[in-house]
Amino acid sequence: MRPDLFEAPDYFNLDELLSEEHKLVRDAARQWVKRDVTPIIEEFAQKAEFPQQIIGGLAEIGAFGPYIPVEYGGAGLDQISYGLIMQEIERGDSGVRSTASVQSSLVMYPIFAYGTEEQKQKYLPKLATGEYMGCFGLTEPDHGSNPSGMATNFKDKGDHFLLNGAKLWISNSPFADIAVVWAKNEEGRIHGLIVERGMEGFSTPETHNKWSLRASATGELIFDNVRVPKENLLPGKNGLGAPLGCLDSARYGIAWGAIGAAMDCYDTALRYARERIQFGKPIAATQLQQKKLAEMITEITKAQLLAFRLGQLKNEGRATTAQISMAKRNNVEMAIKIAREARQVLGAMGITGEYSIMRHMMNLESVITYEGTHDIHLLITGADITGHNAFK
Ligand code: TGC
Ligand code: FAD
Repeated sequence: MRPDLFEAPDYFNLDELLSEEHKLVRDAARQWVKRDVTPIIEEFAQKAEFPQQIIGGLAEIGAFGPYIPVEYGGAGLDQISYGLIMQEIERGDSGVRSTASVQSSLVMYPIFAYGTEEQKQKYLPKLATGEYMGCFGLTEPDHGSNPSGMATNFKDKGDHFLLNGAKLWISNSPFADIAVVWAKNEEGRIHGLIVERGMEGFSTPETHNKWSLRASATGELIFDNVRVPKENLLPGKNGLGAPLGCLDSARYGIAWGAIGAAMDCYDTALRYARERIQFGKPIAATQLQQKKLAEMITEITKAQLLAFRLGQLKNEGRATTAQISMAKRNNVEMAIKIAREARQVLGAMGITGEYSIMRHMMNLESVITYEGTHDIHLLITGADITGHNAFK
């Protein structure tokens, strides 16, 4: 892969809206991605392997629990800093951002928000440093968009719970030390349980042959009569709203992350168009390529403004699920369209691993599907504005 010459576009001077802390956090993440992610990520994506060596760096830039309080090992930052970190990481690779999203919003957040003090003390500091890695099990083979139908269940056996079932498409599962697993009790109510690697009957086979998110490890969670200690139940919230609350936080991070992937594609295409000479002039001087580039920066700027305003609302505790859905849906679609256009600007070179665009494009096919598909987010907006729920 070529040297990383990335320069972040800021067409509407959004930096002026950021605090000094936001800029410090953002710049630290940006430099780390340039130094430790972009030089190796193409190779790991090609061999379909998660680069374990970046876990320490992710922890150092505050990507594990950015908004979790410092007393539990988190970075104690606000929601805009969290978003900016996700943007910078996904500028490097969506799979790396996935690992950070899962660890922060889908593992640390439910333990922080729904866990006991003992659970918080036991797990959060180790998750913040990356000593423990976690995963989040909601999706099942027969229940993707409709997790309320889940079949994974646990029975009260007096001194422990007995857990049975299977989860599919679980980011980080092949190497996770703990899994936050959503399962139904005997009354059919959904609860979160912390399942630890090594518990008898618990296995995590890896899913192979993905053309997308290749630098992220994806797998199954299989529970065959797993004895889960009662103290591993998250008592603070139950029902589908508990996992959906975690998804609000992760989807918010994706709304920012997708901007990073789009910025990288735009920046690459702009540089290439200025340098590539055809018919005696740079292709950047042709109207057709200018149309592509001008539309890209317009869409990136709109997405940046949407994410920034959502971050303000989230800081004030006022961001709604439907607003988060709109931002996730809009920004991921924006990024995937830009990746496709940017790839064309590079002609044949665009399909190679010399440049990041094709990898981003393939990654974004997962991002537009996970954390709620593009259709599901549209239906969430539809239900919110009409008052009619099209899911039922
Ligand atoms: P519905 O009847 O609407 O709601 C059930 C209960 O949940 C409450 N609720 C929420 N609570 C908190 N936060 C939210 N965002 C909430 N949304 C809903 C709701 O009030 C209700 O509460 P109660 O007390 O009345 O029971 O549920 P539904 O069954 O109709 O489903 C709604 C729907 C389709 C929107 C939801 O199921 C959904 O979002 N489906 C998509 C599934 C999804 O996003 N899965 C993601 C899996 S994790 C993942 O992909 C990780 S990828 C990570 C990475 O690598 O980055
Ligand atoms: P389905 O729900 O079967 O949907 C298939 C199609 O039908 C989609 O186009 C969908 O939009 C459409 N559809 C479904 N319902 C409706 C409806 N009511 N109206 C109109 N159209 C509809 N899950 C986890 O729990 N944890 C993870 O860490 C995780 N990581 C993932 C990593 C990767 C790389 C991928 C690809 C997925 C991951 N997922 C994870 C799973 C992800 O959340 C699901 O794939 C997603 O929620 C969609 O479920 P599904 O794939 O079963 O599709």
